[in-house]
Amino acid sequence: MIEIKQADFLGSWERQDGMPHKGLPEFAFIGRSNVGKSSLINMLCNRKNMARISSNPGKTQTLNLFLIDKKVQLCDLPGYGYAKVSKTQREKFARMIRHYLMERPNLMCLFVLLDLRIPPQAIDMDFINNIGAAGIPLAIIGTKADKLGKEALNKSVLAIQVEMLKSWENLPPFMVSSSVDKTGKEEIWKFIFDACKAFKPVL
Ligand SMILES: Nc1nc2c(ncn2[C@@H]2O[C@H](COP(=O)(O)OP(=O)(O)OP(=O)(O)O)[C@@H](O)[C@H]2O)c(=O)[nH]1
Ligand SMILES: [Mg+2]
Repeated sequence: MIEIKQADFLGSWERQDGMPHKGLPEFAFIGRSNVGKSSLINMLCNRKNMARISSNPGKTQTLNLFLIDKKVQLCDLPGYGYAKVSKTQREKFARMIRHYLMERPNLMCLFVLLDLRIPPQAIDMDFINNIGAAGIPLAIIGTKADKLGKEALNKSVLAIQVEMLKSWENLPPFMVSSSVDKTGKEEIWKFIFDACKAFKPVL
């Protein structure tokens, strides 16, 4: 059993440049607004509201950094594709995220979250394909598994994989999570700690 003893909020940034990395590996969480990024970070860290969550999409608006047991950093990113934020604001988020993803020296893997209740969306597939093309390591996490029965869950996972196989020869790692019943906690931490083994400290 992997148990997290300490999780500290390090702060919020609008640009990658100023963010500390302390020579530690980092994992980031992205996906459409409201998919459950901040909730997943809280679930992984046994915290209720360390990463601020909201039922209104568009809650997370900055790059939020968390330090876990002094050895791994997690980054909560703003969601993409939220229609109600202004075009200027959306472009600002897109720039912030792109810059972070392209320049972050200690980023080990980007978790792209997909809501399992919703069929694969073009905006997610486009995003995933762009990330793949940019050579950024990624893994998919299907969220809100508690909302689906076993059969619906399998169907949903399959639908995502079928969609991805249209453009991917080998599928990236795929995990399923629920922040309500803690599905996926052990598997995601195991993935993170395994990936950390390949980390080469950055200056
Ligand atoms: N049933 C269920 N609800 C969830 C789960 N994860 C998140 N939610 C709910 O979904 C809503 C959005 O959660 P957030 O964690 O704020 O989502 P986010 O992706 O960080 O959203 P933004 O910061 O706005 O981009 C909240 O009402 C959560 O309670 C889950 O695993 N199961
Ligand atoms: Mg959020």
